[in-house]
Amino acid sequence: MNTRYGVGWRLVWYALNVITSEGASVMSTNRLPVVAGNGLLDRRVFLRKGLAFATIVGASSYLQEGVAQEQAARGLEPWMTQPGIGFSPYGQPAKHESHVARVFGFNFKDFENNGAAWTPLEHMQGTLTPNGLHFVRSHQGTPDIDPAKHFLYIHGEVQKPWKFSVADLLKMPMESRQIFLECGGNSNASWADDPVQKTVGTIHGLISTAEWTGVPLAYLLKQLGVKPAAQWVVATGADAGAFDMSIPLAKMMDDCLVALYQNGERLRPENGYPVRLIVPGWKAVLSIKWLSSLELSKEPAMSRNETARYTELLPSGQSRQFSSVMEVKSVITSPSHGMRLSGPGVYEITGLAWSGAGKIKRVEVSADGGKSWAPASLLSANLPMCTNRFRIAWKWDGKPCVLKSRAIDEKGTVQPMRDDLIAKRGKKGFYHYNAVVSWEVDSVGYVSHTYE
Ligand SMILES: Nc1nc2c(c(=O)[nH]1)N[C@H]1C(S)=C(S)[C@@H](COP(=O)(O)O)O[C@H]1N2
Ligand SMILES: [Mo]
Repeated sequence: MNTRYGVGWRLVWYALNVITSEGASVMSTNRLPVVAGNGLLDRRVFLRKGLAFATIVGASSYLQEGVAQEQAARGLEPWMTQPGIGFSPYGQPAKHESHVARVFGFNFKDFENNGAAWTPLEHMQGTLTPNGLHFVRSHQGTPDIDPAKHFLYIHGEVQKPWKFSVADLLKMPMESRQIFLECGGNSNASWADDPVQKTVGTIHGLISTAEWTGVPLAYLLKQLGVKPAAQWVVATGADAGAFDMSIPLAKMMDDCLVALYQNGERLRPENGYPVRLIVPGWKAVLSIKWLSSLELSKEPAMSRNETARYTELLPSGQSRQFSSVMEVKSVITSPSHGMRLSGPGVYEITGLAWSGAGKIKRVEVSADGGKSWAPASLLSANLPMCTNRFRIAWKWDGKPCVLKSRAIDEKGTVQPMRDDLIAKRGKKGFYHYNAVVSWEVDSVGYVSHTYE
């Protein structure tokens, strides 16, 4: 596939026209039900019996002479004639997939290894992020923690201040939840006056989703007895900067986890091994990694991270503070910047939608720059505070156009247009950019970032 940046985009080509010319009883694409402007199609036609089967094939793999003849003619590949390699203690991705990698950006100079690694959203499907590709945002690098020497201290406004070893925590009752983490600074390149020409992962990849397993914080705090004066919990990590943030006690009691496992295995070092906090739906800076202390207090700590950082300067000159919930958002991951459509035909548009306020109610897609919109299909497992994947079929006629997606969450909040977000929040807020993302397709099929 001829793509820019070597993005190996797997083109989905529904070869309906080819099949039709063979006389099979299928619709031609000309008669497919169009649900919005510029060729957005009702995806259900592909799932109907008799249509779903082999219509989804690469144009090049349409077999004129039939499967058996073609297979015989090709002969045997080396791997078909000798035993493969043996077993390994910990599996690795296929060597042909080594281009699927996080992108680093060490853009802060104050501390060594203060930086981020973005998840390559353009290479991914489904909703879960493999642990090796989970985004990383660390202010002082990844500490090399010996779990036998790591403790979680819970103190302050509690009846019984307590010290938990990692072994203690591992014996406690646990919960598992699929939760996205999104850095408050995700997508912030989009505040720039001109659209940055980078891949979807490099602009929007400070979001990842994992199934986190750990001890509900409410369980721990109830055992220790919360004193009536407690209103906040100051969480601190064991990394060199003693990274700390204040979280309202009510949120901590509601749904926060002291996480030990990430997608079924123990946390990755970069993501907080051996213990991290998970604060569902709220900006990921609150999900303190390498968690070593929880201090219950009457007031927030007013730490550097919640005053000088992670606040948003508004046009009024005032700043928002404790802006916690990650607002409703979506982005088309394919086709997206750097990819190329190989020619007119039917494609699948797909992407991710999420909201820190709960579930995703609807995702709408536009193929005509926002003039008309059609609802995309969503995964039936629509979990709150978890990414949901959307998909819709689209017949591209080969003309330049702009693709957009817009999510609506269960609270009815609609993802804002860029102009509306800027009118409300200005351009200097740095954090919480959640506006509709637009990708422009040119007449030869190249996809690039646009604000149109
Ligand atoms: N101890 C500690 N916790 C931390 C950080 C950190 O630097 N140190 N970074 C925070 C920020 S800004 C984000 S966005 C998330 C990132 O989590 P991840 O690296 O597991 O994706 O961790 C948060 N927790
Ligand atoms: Mo962050």
